[in-house]
This record gives sequence, C-alpha cells and structure tokens, in this order.
Amino acid sequence: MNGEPDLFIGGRWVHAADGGIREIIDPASGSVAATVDEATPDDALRAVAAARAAFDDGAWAATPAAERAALLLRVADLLVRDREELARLETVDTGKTLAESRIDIDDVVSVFRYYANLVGTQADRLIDVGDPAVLSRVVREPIGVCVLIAPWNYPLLQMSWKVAPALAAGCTMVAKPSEVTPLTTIAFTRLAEAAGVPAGVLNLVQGSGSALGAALTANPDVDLISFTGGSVTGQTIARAAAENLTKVAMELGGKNPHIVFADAEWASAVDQVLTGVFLHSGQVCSAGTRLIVEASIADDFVAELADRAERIKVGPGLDPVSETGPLVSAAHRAKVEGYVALGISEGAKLVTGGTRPADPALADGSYFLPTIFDHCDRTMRIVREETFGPILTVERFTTEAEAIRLGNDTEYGLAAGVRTADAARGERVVRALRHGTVWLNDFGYYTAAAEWGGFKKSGNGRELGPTGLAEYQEIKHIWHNTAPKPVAWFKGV
Ligand code: TXE
Repeated sequence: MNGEPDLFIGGRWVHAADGGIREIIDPASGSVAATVDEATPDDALRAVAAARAAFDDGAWAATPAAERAALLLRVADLLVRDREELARLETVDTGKTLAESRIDIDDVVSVFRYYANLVGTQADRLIDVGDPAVLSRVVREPIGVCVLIAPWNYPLLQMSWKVAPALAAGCTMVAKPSEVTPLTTIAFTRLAEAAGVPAGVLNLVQGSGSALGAALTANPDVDLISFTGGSVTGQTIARAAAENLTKVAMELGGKNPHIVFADAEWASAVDQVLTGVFLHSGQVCSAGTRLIVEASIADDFVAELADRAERIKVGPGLDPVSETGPLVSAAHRAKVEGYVALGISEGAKLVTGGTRPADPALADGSYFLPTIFDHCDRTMRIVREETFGPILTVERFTTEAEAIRLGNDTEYGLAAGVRTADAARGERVVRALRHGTVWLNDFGYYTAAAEWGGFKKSGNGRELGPTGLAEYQEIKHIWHNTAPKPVAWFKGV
C-alpha cells in the first residue's frame, strides 16, 4: 500500500511482476485514498502454485486442530488490537459509516473465534459394521487449495467467512478481495502473518477479476472456489470451474421481500423496513428491497416510511453525524441511477429520493438519496433485479396466500422478513418462503453460528455455522480390518 508491497505469495510480500499499481478511490470525496499493487495473471498463478506446494507439503493439514485453533485466536486478538485502524480503512474504502465498519470488524473477530472453537470439537464418526475386527470411521480432511473471491460491500467481513473456516479446516488458500476495496484484506494479511500463519498457507493477490479470473478459477491446481459477488460473475466462474470440475461455493445476492401484515407492531416495522433497505445505502446482499405490505395499511405505512427516509442523514462515513455513506463508486451510482430512470419509465410512482443530495459539500462523492417507489408490481425490472442501491419498491397484498406468492416470486432466495402479531401465521409464512434466512419480526441479524446462503439463484453451499466449515472439508471413510483373512469369493477351481 502506498509503495509497500501488497501481494503476499509463498510467505513473502512482493510487488506486481510488471510493477502495476491501482488507485483506490475514497467514494466520500472522489479522491485517491491509496495506491496498491495490481497483480498480473502470472502473479495469480504463482500464488496458486505457492498454495498448492504448501498444501502438498502436508504440514499445515497435519497440524493438530488445537494448534490451528490457537492461530485463529491469535488472529482474532490482533484484529481486536487494530480494530480502530481497520474500521477506518474499511470506511475510507467502502464509504460506509465508521459505526458500521466497527460492527464489521467485531463480526470478523467473532467469526475467527467461532471457527477456532468449532474445529476443536469435531470428532470422527465410528461405525459398527458388525465385525469387531473392523474399525470403520468417517473422518474430515481439508479439501485442499482454495481460491477465495470477495466483493466490495463487506470486504473484510465476507473474506473472513471464507478465510477463517479454510484455515480451521487445514486448507491453503489464495485470497482475492475486490479490486475496489482491497485495503482491509491487505492489512488483515499482515496480521495473519504476525499471528504465525505458515508460508504459503495464506496468499493474497489483488486486481481486476476479469484479468486474474482464469488464472484463479480455471486452474487445475485449485480444489475449491468460494465466491461472493454478482450473478453474472458467478456464472462466469462456474463455467471456468466446470473445465476441471472444481467445487464451487457461491453467494450471489438477492432481491429480498419484507412482508408486513396489518397487525404487525407498527414502530418496529417502520423502523426495520427503513434500516433493512437503506443501511449501507442498500449495498447489502440481504437488503429488504421489496416491501410487500397489506393493502389496508399501505398508504399510511409508506407515508411514514417516506417521512423517515427524508430525514436520513447522508454524508461521509468518517463524519459521526452521517447515518449512511456514499455508494461504493461513481460507476456503481450510475448503475443505481439507471434503475431509478427505469422505474419511472416502467410506471412506478416515485415517492421520495431518486436524486443525488443537493448539498454542494457532497458533490464530489458518489452519494445518492434514499429512494422509494410505490405501486410497483412484478412486471417491473426494478422489482425483479438486484439494484444494489438505496431503492425500496412497494407492492401490496390482501391475503396471506398472496403475500407468500409474491415473496417467492423471485429468481433469488437469499433472505426475507415477515412481520405479524399472529405467531401461528408468522410460522406458516416463514416455512412457506423459499429463502435461506427468514426473519420473523426482526430483520438483518445473523450470527457466526448459523448458516448463511441462498436458495435458487442466490447461490449454492452455505457460509458460517458448521456447514460453513464442512464446505472446506472432504469426507473420508476409513475401513481398517485389524484381522484380515481371505474372502474366498473366487474359489480358484
Ligand atoms: O461484482 P463482481 P461487481 C452484485 C450487485 C452489483 C453486481 C455487480 O448487484 O451491482 O453484483 O457488482 C471478482 N473471475 N453484488 O461487478 O464482478 C471481482 O474482482 C474471478 C452482490 O462489483 O461479482 C470481485 O473480487 N473473479 C454481492 C468479485 O468477483 C472475478 C456483492 C465480485 O465482483 C471475475 C457485490 C472473474 N471473471 C456485488 N470477475 C453480494 N452477493 O453481496 C469479477 N471477479
């Protein structure tokens, strides 16, 4: 960063092979926040080779689980020590408020601690095959070399969901953060090195996904690709991985319904619909971007939402007064603005927002106002597609069956919210919704101990929880006959 080498390959910090660098833009001001090395495809190949050599050497995989857990705990302690600096870097890189960045870093710590504890509790499964001479057991082994590709909205958080279980499992890896937001992953890798991660176990390259993609994802030396990002990129990676039948785990975003019945507790419903969609300016894979509200309360509910949305303080993430920051880049804001124009042309009613803030102090950053479209329906692309910005669409329903049908009428299936005072109805609707996480009378919460991931086009596999560790493990059945004798099937006559 800023002249220091940023690529970590085989336990050494190096510059890009061709000396290339990239400017990292602070979206709050549009100015250059840092310069970092931009890896070449050859650098990426070297990183995979280093991970392969470290895995094949066998030492890390053979390290006792308790020692791997101890390393994860040392990483967690260093993250706690550097919390403020990491949070500041995350805010400069992504634009999110410092308060959000601090929560992100705390969550990263909890993920490392969770997997440190979990890996120590895993036991082999013994099977009684009916012959006391036979020891049959099922064991878990690290899957091998992992390529970990993370997006820009939760840079270190999303990377930690991959690195922590991969390290716990005994894998070796190449981490590739988004080229838009690499700063915290570089800082994190320095902490992991200080915590004692062996050379070659954790490698880091950064650069554009399209340039490094083939070297990382069509590489026969890679055993698993874990990717979080957009659907189109997910398809590209799945195609590249298919060449070598490489295992792929993906989290591809969502178009998440937040269903509000008329009997829902009013204040928390308004508050959490607002937070659910406008937190981090809507750049959240599980953002509740589709409000599906019972028709009898819809007008009043939307009016109160709009009033609250207009009072959200948009500003630089480092300013403690700001409640939400800019979008991650000017290019991303242009995409969001395109969706606003599309919504208007599709006939949705723009209730509030839809523009950049008028404040001249914000003119150089990529800010955008919280936006609400009422009277939307499923024929509209703003209701079907992930806009990944501060845009709420409103649909109305009159029956429970209709609410469920609308909630499931999406090609995604990452997350959903349901709000009702009727517990039995709440349980019915929760079970009927085809989404990977469903909140009942709450929204947005997750824990390292519970699985996270999507149904349908929101991806495959799960992160977090025990399944998030299992993704990085192969299962082996060992049949050990302690008293072998001929089976005499073929009699030799
Ligand atoms: O993400 P990309 P983009 C959605 C959101 C957003 C859209 C596009 O709707 O508007 O995706 O965002 C790397 N081989 N999400 O274009 O391209 C890339 O370098 C290997 C949802 O910024 O998916 C980065 O590290 N890697 C999401 C990572 O993929 C490649 C979060 C994600 O970038 C690659 C972000 C290739 N060929 C965006 N091409 C979520 N699920 O939370 C790119 N990459």
